[in-house]
Amino acid sequence: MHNHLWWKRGIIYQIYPRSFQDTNGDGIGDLEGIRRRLDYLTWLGVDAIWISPVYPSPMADFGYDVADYCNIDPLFGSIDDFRLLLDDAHGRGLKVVMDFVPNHTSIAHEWFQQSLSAKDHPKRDWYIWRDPAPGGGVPNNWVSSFGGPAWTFDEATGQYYYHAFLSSQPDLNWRNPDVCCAMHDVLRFWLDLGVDGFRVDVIWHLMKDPDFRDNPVNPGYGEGRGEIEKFLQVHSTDHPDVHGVIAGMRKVIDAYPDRVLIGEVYLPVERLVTYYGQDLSGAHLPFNFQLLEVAWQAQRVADLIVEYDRSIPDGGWPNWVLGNHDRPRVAARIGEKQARVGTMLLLTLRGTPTLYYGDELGIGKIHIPDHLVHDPWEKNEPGLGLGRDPERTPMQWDASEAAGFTTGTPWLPLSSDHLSRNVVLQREDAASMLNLTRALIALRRSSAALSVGTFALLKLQGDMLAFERRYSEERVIVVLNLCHNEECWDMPADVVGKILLSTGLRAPDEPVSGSICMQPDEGVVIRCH
Ligand code: TEU
Ligand code: CA
Repeated sequence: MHNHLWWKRGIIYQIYPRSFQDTNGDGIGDLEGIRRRLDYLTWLGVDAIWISPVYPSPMADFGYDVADYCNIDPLFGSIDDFRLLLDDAHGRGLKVVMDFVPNHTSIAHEWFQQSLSAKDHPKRDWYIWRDPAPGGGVPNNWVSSFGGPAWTFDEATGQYYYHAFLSSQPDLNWRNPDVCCAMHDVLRFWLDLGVDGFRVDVIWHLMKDPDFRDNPVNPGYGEGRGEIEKFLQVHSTDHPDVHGVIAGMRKVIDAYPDRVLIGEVYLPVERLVTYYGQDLSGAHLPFNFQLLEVAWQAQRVADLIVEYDRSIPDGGWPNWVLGNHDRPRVAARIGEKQARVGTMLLLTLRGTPTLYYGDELGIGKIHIPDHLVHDPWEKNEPGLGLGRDPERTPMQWDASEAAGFTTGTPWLPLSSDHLSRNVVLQREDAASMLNLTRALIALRRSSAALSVGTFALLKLQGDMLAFERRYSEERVIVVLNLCHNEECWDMPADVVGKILLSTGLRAPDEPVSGSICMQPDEGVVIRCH
C-alpha cells in the first residue's frame, strides 16, 4: 500500500483556524496554536491537515474574502509563523493543504480597488462587470448564495459587478488570461514554500455562462429554504469551460512532486465526477459531500455508496466527507450514538476520508444566541437554520474555563458540555469517541484492505449495512447498525474471523461466524481468517 500516494492512503483533518487554538488571548485561533497542537494530531494519527483560509482578509466571510493571496492575516500570525508551522508539520510527517479561494476576492483586494476605479482601467476586466438591464436594474436574475441579488451597482461607473456570495466578495473573471496567470503565480508562491496541495473553494463556480442568461426557476423550491434555491444554478455554475481552468491549475501543481488538488463541488454525483476531468486532468479529489446530505437510513447510504463507486472514472480516486465548516456537525445531524457509526463508515470506506476538527469528540448541537451570531449567511437570512456558527465553535481541549482554547473570550461560544467533552477527559476514557476515532484511524492505516483495498456491498437488511474491503489475501468486513434496535444477520458461510473493533462494548478478538447480533447503534470491523 505504500506504493500509493499519500493522499490516496492518508486521512485528511480539516482545521478551522479561528477555532482550533488561540495563543495570544484574543479569543481567535492562530497558526502558532495549530503548531502547538501538532503533537495531538500525530497522536490522533492523521496524515494531513487542511487549513481553512488564513490570508489577510476583512473577515466578512471569515477568511473566504481574501485581500492578499500571498500573505497571512496578522490575526493568525505572519508568513514566518506559517513557515514554522509547515516545517514542524513536515518534521512530524504531516502534510499541509492550503485553502485556495480563486472564485472571488475581497472588495479590499487591490485588484478590485483598481477594477472599481475606472471603466478603462486595465484591471476592470479582472472582475465581472455588466451594464444594467435594458429597462434598468440588475443584469439578470442570479441570486447570491447568501441571499439577495448577486449584482451590486457601482454609481461612479454605472455598472454592476457580480458576486456569487457577499457583495464584499466580487467574482474574478477567469475568462481573462491575466487572471489565470496571476492566480497560477499564487499557487506557485505557496508550492515554492512547500505546501502539499490545495483545497479549492467553490471550484464549480469558476466559469459562468458567457451570455449571462437567466437561471430557470426551481420547481421544487419551498418556503423556509435559502433564497439561492429559488433558481437552478444552471447558467451561473458548472459551465463546461470550467474544466479547462481546472486543468490549468492542475498543470501548475503537477510541476511539483506529490501535491494534491482537492475541489469543493456541491453537485449531484453524475456532475460531480466530471470534476476528475477529461483523462483525469482535473481535481485529484473532487470532494464527495453525499454523506453530509443523505437521510441516515441503510438503504439510502448503501445506494449512494454503490452509485458513487460506479460513477467514478477509471483511475479516479474516491473520497468521503462527514463534516465541514459549512454543514451541521455529524453528531448534531444523526445523534451522538450514530455519529460513532458514521465515523466508522467514514474511516472504512474506499477513498480518502476528511475528518472535521471536533467531530472526533462528538461535539453536537450548539445554540448560538442571537447577539453572538457571526455568520453573514445567518445575518442575511435569519431563522432558517442556515447559519454556520454552530459547526465553527472552539475546539475543546480540557476542562478549564475556556476549554484550553484561549485565555481570553472565545470568538464563538463553546459547546455547553465542554467541561465533560474535551480531549483530556476523552483520552483517558477507553470508550470515548476520541479513542474510537483514533483506533479507527490506526486500524485503517495498518490495513491495506481498509486503506486501499476494493469495496463490495455484502448485505442490506433493515437498518443494517455490511460491506467488504479486500486487498490481496486480506479481507475485512464492516457491519453497521444504523438504528437503535438490536439487529441480527446470518452471515455468508465464508465470513469467519474475529472482531477487530466495535463502536460498542463488544470485546475485541471476539470470534465471529454463522450469525452476528449487532447491538443498537453498533458498528463492527471483522477480520476474516
Ligand atoms: O462554500 C461554498 C458553498 O457553496 C457553501 O457555502 C454552500 O453554499 C452551502 O454549503 C450550501 O450548499 C465555500 C466555503 O466553504 C464557505 O465557507 C464560503 O462561505 C463560501 O465558499 C464562499 O467562499
Ligand atoms: Ca489568537
